[in-house]
Amino acid sequence: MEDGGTLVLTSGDGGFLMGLSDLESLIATARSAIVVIYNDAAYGAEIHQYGSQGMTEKPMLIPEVDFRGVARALGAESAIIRSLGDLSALQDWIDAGANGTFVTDCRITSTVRAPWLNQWMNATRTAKAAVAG
Ligand SMILES: Cc1ncc(C[n+]2csc(CCOP(=O)(O)OP(=O)(O)O)c2C)c(N)n1
Ligand SMILES: [Mg+2]
Repeated sequence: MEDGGTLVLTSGDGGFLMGLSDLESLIATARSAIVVIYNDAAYGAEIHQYGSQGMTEKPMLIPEVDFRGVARALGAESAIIRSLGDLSALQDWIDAGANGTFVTDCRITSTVRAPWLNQWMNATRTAKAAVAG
């Protein structure tokens, strides 16, 4: 960023894979950037919305991608985050000046559904029922 700040980008693993080439552009251009990847090894939204209705989940699953490996290969610094303690690598990078791009490959659960998604799914169901009469 021009103003000396640090750019922060967050993404799911599936969405990040769809735009993977942009990581190379970010690394090439960003003075200071942190990428947070929520890696649940799935197109999780699809599982919660459609898998929960009985659709087969197989096409909604993604292998657990090693984004740390990908990021390092493209020239970024990176760490796999499984617990809060693993964030020390990011803290060290920030303390050293936050120069370049740091990718956090955050391994998260695929089974916990966000409350807002429950609310949205319930509202959608109610609206569809009202339209159907
Ligand atoms: C180009 C494109 N393809 C498909 C979709 C449908 N879609 C919406 S959310 C989602 C899952 C995204 O997975 P991920 O980025 O891993 O996020 P998660 O839901 O797992 O947190 C998909 C496939 C979309 N929004 N855009
Ligand atoms: Mg995902």
